[in-house]
Amino acid sequence: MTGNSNTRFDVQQVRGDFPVLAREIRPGIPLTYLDSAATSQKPETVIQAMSTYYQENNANIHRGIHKLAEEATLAYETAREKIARFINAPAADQLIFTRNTTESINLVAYSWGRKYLSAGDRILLTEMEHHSNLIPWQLIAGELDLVLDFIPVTSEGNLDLDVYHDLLKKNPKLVALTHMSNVLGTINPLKEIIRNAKSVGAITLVDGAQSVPHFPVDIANLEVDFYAFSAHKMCGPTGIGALYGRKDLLENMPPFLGGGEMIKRVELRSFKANDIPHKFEAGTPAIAEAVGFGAAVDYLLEIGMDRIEEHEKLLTNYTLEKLLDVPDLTVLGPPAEEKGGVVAFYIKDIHAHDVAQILDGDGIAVRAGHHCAQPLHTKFNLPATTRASMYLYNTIEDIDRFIAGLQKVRDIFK
Ligand code: C6P
Repeated sequence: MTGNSNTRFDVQQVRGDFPVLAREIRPGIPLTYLDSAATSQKPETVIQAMSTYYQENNANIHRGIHKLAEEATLAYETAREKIARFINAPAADQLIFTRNTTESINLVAYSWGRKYLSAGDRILLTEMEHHSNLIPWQLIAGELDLVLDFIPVTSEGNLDLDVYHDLLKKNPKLVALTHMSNVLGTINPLKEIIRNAKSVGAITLVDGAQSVPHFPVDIANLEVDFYAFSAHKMCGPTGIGALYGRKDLLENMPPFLGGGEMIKRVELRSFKANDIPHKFEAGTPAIAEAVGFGAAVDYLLEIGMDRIEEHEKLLTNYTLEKLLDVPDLTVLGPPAEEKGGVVAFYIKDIHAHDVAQILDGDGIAVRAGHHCAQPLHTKFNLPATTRASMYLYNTIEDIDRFIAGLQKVRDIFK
């Protein structure tokens, strides 16, 4: 891997870092992996970091005073520091390890929401949310009798910011939205949205599941209150994610789960909660996964997030251009300049699942369905779409195979 300069990186070299990409799906049929929005593949360095941790350092953390326990604790906390730096969080103790983006958002809904929201309060979401940033708020709204409002999505796949300004006049307590849509690929103008939310005193939460893996994210610059993301979409392992939170908010929130590690002192009928971030990390955490998460961040930094962003832009532009040649195919979302490497589409009179199945026959992995954004599909009157999503290891040849696969789909159904 070359350093973090402006020159493009060597994609073939990057591909060599990911063992699974060498696989043949069927004899003579290579893997064309275009499903990284669901989960990314893992480089050897991440797999190795986790394996080495188990082989050489495995122990429980923050408890033991023996050598292995000290090493494991250091590995876990070093990973936290790396990940906090990666998103330019002001301090590592504002970075809580969770299981994934979903759990991060649930943590805010149950801990912050239960303490600070009450009947009649409004929460402002958008129509493009993944279910993970929708159901927790539906649940808490049902429990506390809250009102949910939604920023509409325009037919081009952008948020209708005029309506947003109107909805802000209703004084929502929370504005919660995705940084990048996992269906439309839309990258929302967060800086402006957050500034406006703050002007009416709303707390802001951003779902960063599709952004942190793909372009540089600067928490300090965004001035966001909560930011959630998952390791498994950014070359890291499954089973671990993170929640960044504003310090004063985290310090004043009650624990989400109770148990070991999250306490300072316990009596039979009461306890004193630990300091952040440990207050929110009850029980033995995913230690090896934290180590893998840290290694994933090292890997991405080695290549450079701006170069990854540039590479994906190139692939997205190329894909959108080539898709124009496929008859009866409609792509959802804004034009290439305004979107990330996610391309969801439908072909007239052909079901999304049939498209995905035929592509799979040629070793091309895409996702079909509502992608956990069912209300968005309902809005566009579609039961399902097929989605190709890209990452740093994809090539122009991957896209060419994908386009050829779509032509084959058309031929079969003609
Ligand atoms: N989207 C997709 O195929 P978890 O599962 O908690 O790591 O991430 C949930 C999540 C939250 N927000 C957005 C915008 C997402 O895209 C996802 C995960 C995957 O689109 C799996 S459903």
